Amino acid sequence: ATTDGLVVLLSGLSGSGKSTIAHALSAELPARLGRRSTLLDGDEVRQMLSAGLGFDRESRELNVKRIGYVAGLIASHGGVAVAAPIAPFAGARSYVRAQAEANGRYLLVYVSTPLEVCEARDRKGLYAKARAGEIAEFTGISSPYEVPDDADLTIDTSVTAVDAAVDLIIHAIEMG
Ligand code: GGZ
Repeated sequence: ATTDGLVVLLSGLSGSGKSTIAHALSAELPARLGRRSTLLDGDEVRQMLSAGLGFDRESRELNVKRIGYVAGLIASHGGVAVAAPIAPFAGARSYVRAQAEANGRYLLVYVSTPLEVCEARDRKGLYAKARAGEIAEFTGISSPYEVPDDADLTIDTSVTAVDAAVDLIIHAIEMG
């Protein structure tokens, strides 16, 4: 129903397009489904909710669990949460799923854009720094990304445009 809580988690590498899709989705939801949403974007969350956390496995798991906890709170009051952390670890993602499903629906979107493409984009120059050893534990380079086996949708932004990605997600939400 239009009042059901919903959590959409976009997981994928840095530069995969998660944040772009999340913003576009959030912008489209009022017109397309009559729903507003709360955006929990990776780098914004790290400025406040997860301020001070690093990128070691424990910190990432805690970061993603916090996002899941907040997303669950939003869903528990019938809201829509759209979250876009890398979320590289299956264990922390399953915590997000549990929080979401306890409070509403859950949609996991794996943004599968290949490492080569993310690295070629290198919008923030982070891959170059990671290759040079200036950033430790960089996802895809020196820290793992555990590919989800429970994704509702897999979207590669090197072949699927942002608008089409948003359409796919909205269609999946409508399908229930
Ligand atoms: C991965 C890093 C790292 C390391 C800083 N590894 O592309 P961005 O810049 O804007 O998004 C990335 C963001 C990742 O934070 P998340 O909270 O999404 O990660 S996790 O879910 O794993 O907790 C990247 C930047 O932070 N960044 N150092 N070592 N990304």
